[in-house]
Amino acid sequence: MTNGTNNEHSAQPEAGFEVRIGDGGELHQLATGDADTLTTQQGVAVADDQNSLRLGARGPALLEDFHLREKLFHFDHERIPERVVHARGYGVHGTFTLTESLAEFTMARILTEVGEKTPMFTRFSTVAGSKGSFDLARDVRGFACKFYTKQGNWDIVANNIPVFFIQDAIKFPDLVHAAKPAPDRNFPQAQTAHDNFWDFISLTPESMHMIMWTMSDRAIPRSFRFMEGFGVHSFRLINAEGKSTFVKFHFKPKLGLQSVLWNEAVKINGADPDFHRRDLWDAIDMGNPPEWDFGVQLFDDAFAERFAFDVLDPTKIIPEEEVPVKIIGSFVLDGLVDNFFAETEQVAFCTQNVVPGIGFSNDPLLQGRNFSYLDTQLKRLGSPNFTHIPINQPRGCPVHNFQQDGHMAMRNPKGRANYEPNSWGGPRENPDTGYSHFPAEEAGTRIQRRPESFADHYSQARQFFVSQTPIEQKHIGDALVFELSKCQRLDIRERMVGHLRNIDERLAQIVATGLGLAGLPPAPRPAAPPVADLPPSDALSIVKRGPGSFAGRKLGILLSDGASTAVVNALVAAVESLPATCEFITPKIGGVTLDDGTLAAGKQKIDGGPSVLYDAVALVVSVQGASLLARDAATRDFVADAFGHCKFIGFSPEAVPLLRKAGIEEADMDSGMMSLKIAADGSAFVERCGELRYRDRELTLDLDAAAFL
Ligand code: HDD
Repeated sequence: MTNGTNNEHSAQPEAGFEVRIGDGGELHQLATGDADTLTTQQGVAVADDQNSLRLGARGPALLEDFHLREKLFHFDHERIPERVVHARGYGVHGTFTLTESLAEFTMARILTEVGEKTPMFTRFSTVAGSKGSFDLARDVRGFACKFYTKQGNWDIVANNIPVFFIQDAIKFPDLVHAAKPAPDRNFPQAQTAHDNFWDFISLTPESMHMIMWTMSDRAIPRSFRFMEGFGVHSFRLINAEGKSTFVKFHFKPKLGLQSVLWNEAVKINGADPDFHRRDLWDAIDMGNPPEWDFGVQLFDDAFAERFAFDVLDPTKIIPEEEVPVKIIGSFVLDGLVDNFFAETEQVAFCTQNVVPGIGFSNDPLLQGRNFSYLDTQLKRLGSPNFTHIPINQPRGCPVHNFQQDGHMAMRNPKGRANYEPNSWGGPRENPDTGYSHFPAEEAGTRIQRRPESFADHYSQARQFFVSQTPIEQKHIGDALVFELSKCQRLDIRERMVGHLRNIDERLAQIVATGLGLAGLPPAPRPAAPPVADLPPSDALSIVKRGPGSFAGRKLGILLSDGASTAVVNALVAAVESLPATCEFITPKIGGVTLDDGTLAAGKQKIDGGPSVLYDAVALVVSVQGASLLARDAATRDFVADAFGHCKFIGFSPEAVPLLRKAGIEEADMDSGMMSLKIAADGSAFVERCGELRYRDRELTLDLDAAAFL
């Protein structure tokens, strides 16, 4: 047994207790007690964990029961503060691989050493909801990535939207206060459909571009696996010669982009509030880990000068058509956490975590973020030593400095010196390998003023809107009508519609009609003349970047006794070959007996597995099964919702009574309008499910004809 104080490093210990202590977090074996014996935190084996110590079986409990005391003591203190925003999140491990070197632009080794694999940790999150809220809120999604590089930790604390509501960090507390539950009544939770949010937004014109994104389908993603990530800000890459190039970071899902409909989101939250995290867990657990391409937009000062907008303005994008996204690597997220609290809850991202060769621009939002993240970790994790927590420890490099003490210090300097310079030795600064900030020339007077170049708040909002397909434009209109209809104050609704007039007069009219406004309110005078009509950018549309197939998605197969084994087997084989997944939904969880006598066990009972949980559904039933199910309300909802949500519905001829009961007309059954007869081969149906699900229904929709009422 090694003695923990003599720093003798044991070989790999047998099964037992391993604790990381010492300066480099080396593994020291402190005890080899058997892993099956329950102990106290002090390592004392517990004889009885069922009964506290009492005087006689019915007497008073005794204070000397240190096990009782310790267990309740720890339980009483096991909660830490949730994040002040992005409280609800889900983290997984992964690996980044560089495929094209950026050595011309940066000395950051993670971006120059082709083939190098860098471990990483990503936490997806919503913004407004508390830790226990639901996944499918209409909200921005956090996409924070920590890269454990050989030169230290690099964090890209990204979102699934490339712009932000505000231009200056000083407004962040106001934005968050307005979005979260009102201070007097503490509701509504995890939503922006309320007066405070829209009051703040309608008084903050700079947020209009972001509002187009959050009212679009981007804010109700089908899955973390089908959404993009954006670093938002302009950062700097600095090469070995000290030359700086601006950069924006992009994560592009290999599965393509997909969202849900708002009506689906509402129902999914009821059926499974953990929909997104379960989807990610299952995908990785089943061996289908999601992957993203890692891209950069690179541009120089000359471009920044001629670009119609300010590259320091976080409410503006640089359209991909102006500066293409160059794919230089990819990452796969394939590692489930061992413990949610230890890893996902305790991970600490900071935008100021950069490595040599990566630097900051003067984006005022980034500058404020660089202060806030470190600050908030102290509050959340209770100590300046949060980097000693394994999930936050650098992995690819040593850590040596004279920072000492503080709560829960696990890594402390050894020897006599705890200062530098000193005569005793120890780590020294290294101008050659150390981080040097880009020596940008800056000048100016100390003022509090927004730059003129930030003043156009409508042109890119309009560009986003006109870049959407008609169905996506309709969804934006629907979302605005839904959200503003939840505002009690008429002046807030009118003020917001006034802004919409500066974005798109048709949209404003549609929303005014949807709200029942008597007329169109006046449009506020823009702070700057809008830039001439910006061209649509296909990169901004989800539908134009949809998945190319059904891969990565889920088919719900509703079964009854006597269902065709051949059709079921064909569907399962077709789905698994993509790969995608399928679940059997049965009247009883015990399952059904198929026509060849085999048992098909249910994954979901019908009312527990509504069709909103699936990307497409198949109804494989017998004549008798169909007539039984046709009487079941949950089954009728299953079919009606799938049709109403424009999902492909595969059905065997015996299922026609179910379709009729759900209100689907004969014409729809044969027109291929989402409903398709399942041939025994199954693969033709599954292949069609990979097509855009609005294809037959609403893509040709004329926005003006859209009936919101
Ligand atoms: Fe932030 C968390 C992303 C603006 C201050 N932010 C947080 C997380 C993400 C983002 C993904 C969750 C990190 C995690 O999973 O632990 N935030 C953004 C993006 C922004 C942004 C993309 C705009 C471009 N944030 C922003 C501003 C401020 C903050 C302007 C403050 C000035 N953000 C925080 C924070 C949080 C945070 C309060 C709360 C929890 C945390 O940091 O660790 O410091």
